[in-house]
Amino acid sequence: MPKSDIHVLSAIKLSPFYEPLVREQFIFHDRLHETDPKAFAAIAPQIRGIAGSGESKVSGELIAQCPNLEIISVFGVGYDGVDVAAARAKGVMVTHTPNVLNDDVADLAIGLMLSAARQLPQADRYVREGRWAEIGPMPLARKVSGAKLGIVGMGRIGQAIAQRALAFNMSVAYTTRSPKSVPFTHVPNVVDLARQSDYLIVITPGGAATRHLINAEVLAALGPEGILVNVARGSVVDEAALIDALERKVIAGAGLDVFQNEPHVPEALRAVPHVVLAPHIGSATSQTRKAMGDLAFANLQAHFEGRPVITPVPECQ
Ligand code: 8YV
Repeated sequence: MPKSDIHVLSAIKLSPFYEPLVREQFIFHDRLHETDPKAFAAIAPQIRGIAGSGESKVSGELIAQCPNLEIISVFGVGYDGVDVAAARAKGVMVTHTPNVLNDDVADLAIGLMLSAARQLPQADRYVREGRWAEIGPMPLARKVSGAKLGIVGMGRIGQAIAQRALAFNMSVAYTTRSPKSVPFTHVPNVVDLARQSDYLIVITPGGAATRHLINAEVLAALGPEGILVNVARGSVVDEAALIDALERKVIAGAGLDVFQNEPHVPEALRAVPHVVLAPHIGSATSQTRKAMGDLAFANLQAHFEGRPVITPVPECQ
């Protein structure tokens, strides 16, 4: 297709599976609002699309600066960084990339649960550092198969996690605001869910509604044999409370893919031995990132060709 004369701004450094597609099709302004606000002010009235990711911020202020903005296409399922209310108020469509990343994020959640429980990174270091031969066997870990799993959030990814947990003979319970039609036990209160769980996996959207949902009380309820896994957003967990709970062994351990102030992870958290850390890699396989890039671009293309977008966020449906 010939390159169009439509101007698109990126809100963040885009994925190599998304950026080249946008660059080839549109007149692309790479984070111009950040790199050269003066030049951006001059071009802003021409911006009709914003391309972002799960981590990018698209504020009401930025939306207001682009009076002819029509669409914000997020490369990611989470869009808590986008001021959707401001977008809707201006008739701006917001799209994201659901479904294509369900398997990867669910795989990683199970991987972090197994890693934290069976101490896989610690085991690897134990062998590499020669401690096996020097000291003898490693301290014993915790069993996953047959244990009780609590899932905070039961959307598409939560269901993919639950499905995998069944193969480990785990019993699955979950919390959401209202029960879903899934064959798992609904527990209305997150503290009660934590109390009855050996493993608590967090996979709920970020944003104001879930900020610090996992707090000191929830961690105390999870208890000294419990393990927390977060593959949602850093904002869902009160990080200071988590560090305190890990340091004082209020919980047994954690597996974390997301953090409050990414890519910065507090030194205190990095110093805790019984925690497994990952740099926000939930969807980070080349197959899935390609599918996300194709879908994020297809949403832009559909919109500018006058067709309905493929995957609008729920608020824009
Ligand atoms: C990021 C994510 O979008 O889908 C989400 O919500 O957080 C991730 O998939 C991805 O890291 C791209 O930046």
